[in-house]
Amino acid sequence: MSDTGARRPSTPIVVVAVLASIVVGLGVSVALVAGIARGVRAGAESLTSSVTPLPTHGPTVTESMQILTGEVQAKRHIITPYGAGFGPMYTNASWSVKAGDTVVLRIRSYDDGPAPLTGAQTMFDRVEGTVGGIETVDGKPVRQIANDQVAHTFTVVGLGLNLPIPAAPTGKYVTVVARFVPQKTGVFIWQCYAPCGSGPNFMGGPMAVEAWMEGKVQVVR
Ligand SMILES: [Cu+2]
Repeated sequence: MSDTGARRPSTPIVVVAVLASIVVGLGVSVALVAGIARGVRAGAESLTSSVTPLPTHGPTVTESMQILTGEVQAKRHIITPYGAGFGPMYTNASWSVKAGDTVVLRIRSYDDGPAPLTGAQTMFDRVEGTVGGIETVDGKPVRQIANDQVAHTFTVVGLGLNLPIPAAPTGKYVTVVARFVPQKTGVFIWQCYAPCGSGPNFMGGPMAVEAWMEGKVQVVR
């Protein structure tokens, strides 16, 4: 009886504290996603508005990336500091191209698990910033991937570039190819914006580690 009486006052405080932290957490996530969304939109707008057509395109260069699941990492004996099964990993996470070159970016993904986009993140289902506004998925040109089929994104906010990567057929891979012509020089962070990681909102684990779900694109003169 006295036990119950002693516990009772603390319960609402705990409940309030938990609720408050959830609300604050949600607020932070919404602000973060909205900021990212604005950044992508701003990037896309500045890309289209500031582009003066190049008289001739530079050479065409190819960059290849792969998204390896824990299973494929183990099969290929890829040792990581995070151990097997840490999560999906982009390889060749950072690369360098020249401004004005036509970059053919080929991303082969072995990940068959979708990480559906919801809320403000759904905008990352659209292809942005590529030649013709398209990417090809196993050779088929598309402008968008259905939210519930998106497994990852390759998003360079600073270049206004967004490529949604669909889930691969189980035991196989899917190949996404897109062309883009970087006009701005600098070092641009790319990031996956599909909630494919672990922890709160699935934005932890590999999502927060460089060379897994984020890296750098350098554009030089
Ligand atoms: Cu991802």
